Amino acid sequence: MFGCHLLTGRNVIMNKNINRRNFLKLAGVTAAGVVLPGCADELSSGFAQSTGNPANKPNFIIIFCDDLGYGDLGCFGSKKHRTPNIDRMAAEGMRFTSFYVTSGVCTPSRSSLMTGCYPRRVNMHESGRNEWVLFPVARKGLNPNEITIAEVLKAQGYATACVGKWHLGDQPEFLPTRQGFDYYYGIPYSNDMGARQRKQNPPLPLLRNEKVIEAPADQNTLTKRYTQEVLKFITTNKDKPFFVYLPHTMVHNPVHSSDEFRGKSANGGYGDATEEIDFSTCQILETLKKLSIDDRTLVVFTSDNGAAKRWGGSNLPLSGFKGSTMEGGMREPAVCRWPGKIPAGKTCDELASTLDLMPTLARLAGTKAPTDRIIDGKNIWSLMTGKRGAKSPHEAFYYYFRDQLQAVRSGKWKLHLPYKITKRKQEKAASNAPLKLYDLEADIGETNNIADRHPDVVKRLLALGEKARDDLGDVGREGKNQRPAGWVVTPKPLLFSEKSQDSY
Ligand SMILES: [Ca+2]
Repeated sequence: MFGCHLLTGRNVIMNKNINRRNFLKLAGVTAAGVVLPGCADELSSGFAQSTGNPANKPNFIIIFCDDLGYGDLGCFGSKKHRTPNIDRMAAEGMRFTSFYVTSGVCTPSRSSLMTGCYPRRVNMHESGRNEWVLFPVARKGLNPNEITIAEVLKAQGYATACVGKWHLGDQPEFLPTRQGFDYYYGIPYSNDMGARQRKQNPPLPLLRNEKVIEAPADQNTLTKRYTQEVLKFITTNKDKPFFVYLPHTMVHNPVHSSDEFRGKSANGGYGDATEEIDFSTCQILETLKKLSIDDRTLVVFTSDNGAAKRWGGSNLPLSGFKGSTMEGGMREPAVCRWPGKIPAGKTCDELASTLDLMPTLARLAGTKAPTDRIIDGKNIWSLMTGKRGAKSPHEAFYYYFRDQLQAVRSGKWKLHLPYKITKRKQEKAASNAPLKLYDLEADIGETNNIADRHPDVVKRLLALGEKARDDLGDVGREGKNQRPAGWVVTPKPLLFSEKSQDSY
């Protein structure tokens, strides 16, 4: 049975296969802090080792929301949003409940997904003007010398497309088309960076490849148009291996949705946009089935950082919001689906990250992540396949806020390092942060500081933090193994002109 159904009114139309009660129960268990140990059930071992024939390589789709919170999906406990299709995707695949991005904001987070490296490694932790993220007409961008996930896969014969918000540089040198993507359609930075919000900026540009085809972009139809672009790309490339990166513009504020969704959710514009993304996900999954490539396509659904404090999103049961190094800023809802390879209806609580996608996809494509430089991500295929006893490959995970190392996680322990907060652009002055230790298995909301009871753990995590400082740096301190960002001398605005009419 194919087809995606629009949700009407406020009645949830559930797919017959979904047992929502079970989902909420599962989400509730996690919310209460009871952690499912490791990843149960070994249903699939290893992956189909590529034979070198591109036709045998699996396809990859990464759906990457903008600012969608940990608690914003039905399968992660949302009672407000109707996301039956992503819930079904989770029922047919695996939820990752300790899945991290490397920053609480867009640009640094995206640099890690693309390169498998911490933002400080590739110097994308701040803009060139002492801001959190890149703004329009930026001199800085992701260094073209970095090897992106798209470049790794392209070298293996993949057709590659980026459809959505890029935010790793708006100059031609840094656009997706110069970073391994055969095709690009989307906006180059955030949807609140156009002339409507900041009059010194150019109208929000919509690009096809390197040409501005619309400005300001009509945001109401972006999710719908992104989806159409993806469906077209998948259909055109169904006989090749393909990689689709779909960084949605939503649900970043200002939220927009198409006529079919506007005003339909129980949570205002934010809920409408979330439900449209759910519908988009349905259309993508149904297209894979229709083309009979469902069982050779890995689909990953997650978000670039936590929900913001305003605008209606939820990170519950986590504390903190977008921009912070609390779990709510950097732990994301994540679902992986590949019928026949990834066991259905399972949950993995082992620590994993967007850092790991490049090494994992590289292995599945029959190659490896680059070996001529440090890559922070690891292959997490054993977690995805639910290999019995599989453990996180990360001894430690580092929470950076801009250039500052603020926390370290190892196993169930998270140490908030003591640090001095310096007032910088876009920040409020705050008192200095004390050392705090949380047991995330017992205390997912980071409420009970138990540093006094575990001096040995504190000592071990402090030492791990020092290792990161040495390697990646900290405030006022360079790391030994950082690499430069890309720079241009004279950045130019991306403008629409009659000559750039969309002739695609
Ligand atoms: Ca974001």
